[in-house]
Amino acid sequence: MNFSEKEQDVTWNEDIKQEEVKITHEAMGNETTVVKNKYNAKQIQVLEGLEAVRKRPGMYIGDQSIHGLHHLVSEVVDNSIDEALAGYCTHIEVIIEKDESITVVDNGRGIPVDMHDSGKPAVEVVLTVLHAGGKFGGDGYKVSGGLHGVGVSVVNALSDSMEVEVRRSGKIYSIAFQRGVTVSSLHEIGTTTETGTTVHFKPDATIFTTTIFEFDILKRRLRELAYLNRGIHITLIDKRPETPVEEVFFDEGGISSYVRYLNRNKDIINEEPIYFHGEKDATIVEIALQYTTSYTESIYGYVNNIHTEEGGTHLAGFKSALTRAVNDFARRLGMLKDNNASLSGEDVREGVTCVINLKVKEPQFEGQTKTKLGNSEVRGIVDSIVTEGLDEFFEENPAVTKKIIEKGLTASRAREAARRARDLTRRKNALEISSLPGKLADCSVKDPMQTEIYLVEGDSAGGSAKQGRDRRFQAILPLRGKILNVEKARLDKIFNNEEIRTMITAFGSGIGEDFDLSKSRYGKIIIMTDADVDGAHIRTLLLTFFYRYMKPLIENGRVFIAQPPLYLIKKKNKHWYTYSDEELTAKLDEIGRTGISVQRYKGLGEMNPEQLWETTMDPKARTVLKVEIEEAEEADSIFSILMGDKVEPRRKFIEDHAGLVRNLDI
Ligand code: 0RA
Repeated sequence: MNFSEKEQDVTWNEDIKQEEVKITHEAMGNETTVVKNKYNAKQIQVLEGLEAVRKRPGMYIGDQSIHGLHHLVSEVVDNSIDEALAGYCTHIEVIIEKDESITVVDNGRGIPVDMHDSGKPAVEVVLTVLHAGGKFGGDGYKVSGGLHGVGVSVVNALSDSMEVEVRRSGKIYSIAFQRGVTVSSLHEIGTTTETGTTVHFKPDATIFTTTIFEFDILKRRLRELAYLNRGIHITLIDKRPETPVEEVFFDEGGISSYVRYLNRNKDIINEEPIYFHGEKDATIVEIALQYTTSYTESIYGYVNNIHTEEGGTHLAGFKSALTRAVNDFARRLGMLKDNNASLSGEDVREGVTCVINLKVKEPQFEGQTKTKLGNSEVRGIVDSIVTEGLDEFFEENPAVTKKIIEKGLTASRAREAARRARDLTRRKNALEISSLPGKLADCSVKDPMQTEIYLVEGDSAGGSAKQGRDRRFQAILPLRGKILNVEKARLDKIFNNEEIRTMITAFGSGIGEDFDLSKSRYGKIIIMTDADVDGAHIRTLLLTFFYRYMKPLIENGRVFIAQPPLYLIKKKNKHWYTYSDEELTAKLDEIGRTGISVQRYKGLGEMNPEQLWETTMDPKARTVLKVEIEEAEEADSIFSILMGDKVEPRRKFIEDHAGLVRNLDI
């Protein structure tokens, strides 16, 4: 499963405040809005130059972890993509070198080398002055610019060493830096008939928590860029293995191919993705969508190659146009009668996969992670382009159109049934004295930031957990039997599932569109299942449910997986627990193999309440894994593979991941 599971390091009581601080780089005359943790505006000095970048790397590249590290590569590649969008570059090559340095080669115009007013060559200014890149643009506006839009000078500042080679006007030039400081000024090193730029850099190990590159992270990003910028050839080469690994990303289909790729494991309704594009007031819009038989909507928005995870005006424009267009045609075709209520937005989006790709001249990014598009004019632009595109498609493709409307009508009927089921649960709650489920053993503390709920497999382990817990802040909810596979069910069925209803009531935070994290009664949700095939299955079912219907729980790091021990070792009056086979061997090597007994736990039920507390529930002693989503697209596809209708991708996934998912029974 593609969750990155990390040892938890969250202190709920520590209230980390985020606030927006505007820093003005006065000398440059431009303004950057950043999100800063814990500091307030007064404490931030206005720093200029690359020293500022080294002092506060997080402000420029997000963070100093593995994400920030890979962001460096994106930042350099974005500049090459800009050259491609301006019409001058067709090939980009990214090389992970043996020593964990990176080389990015492009065949663009090459960074200008002529003298700048400052007496330095332009290329040196671009690489040593913050935000200088755009100043040399001339024609062809800069559209990518990366999530933090900071330019290559930031990469230079955060690199131990950087060498840049420029091929331009028949000559090859070279310049070198260390930690952003020029150590070898621009000089000619040869002649060439080609043009382009090569940037070679080695990230500074004193800045980043890791300097090891992950092939898959770069691969995902480069594949995405190749789909979003049709026509560009991007090659990724990993020179670290004995035999280098190479992947080429190029697809003439652009975002239509991207949608096909996203749906590769789903059953399709319209074979050919619907595609349309348009441009207004220098905003370029292209959209591809394809309906699947699944019940989930997957809408991916991009603005200037940035994935707008928090949505924004472009998505709003798309959604309203889609809802209107589908309803219009449903009425025109007589599939909705005058006295029928219109289909809702949710109804018409059921099963849709869509990529919305925009190039916006002056994007305003808002929200917690600066991935929400704020430009209000964009809503109308997207709305009119979608309306026009869909009207034309529906007009020309009546058979597919009817299938899409049919899907919306079925979704609408299911939603109506779900509403009745939900009303029923609500009414029931109102009548009961205590609305909390009977089998929930609640905790006494009410402050959700201090509380946690254990979802425990089976009544017997549930019983031990109830006795073993610290009842002040730990609640226990035993889950009997298997959870419904929500990947294969609509809301109405989901609401009628006993185990799921119980969880919804216990958590108190609602479900789907109504989900409200602030109403959650618990700070942590901890899944505690047996370390066997059934346990793994229940865990996957629960995660599927959370991912599809309570996603903010996962996004906010509220879901954890308990780690019960596998072995109990006894020697004289001492005992040890070990959590893996490796750990068992290591312990036995340490304490010797004579006069000992080893018990292998087959399930949680074999532990008495004290043991369960000591090994798995006591916050001072336990390990719990935090469930994190690395990539929405990846998670989405894994859940459809594991839990969806298609058998073949599932069989293949299990074959490919046999070693990793040996515990998974599907
Ligand atoms: C400034 C101005 C121009 C191009 C570039 C920078 C540029 C930067 C990078 C970084 C990697 N590859 C790059 N390719 C180009 C415009 C050049 C012109 O007007 O000729």
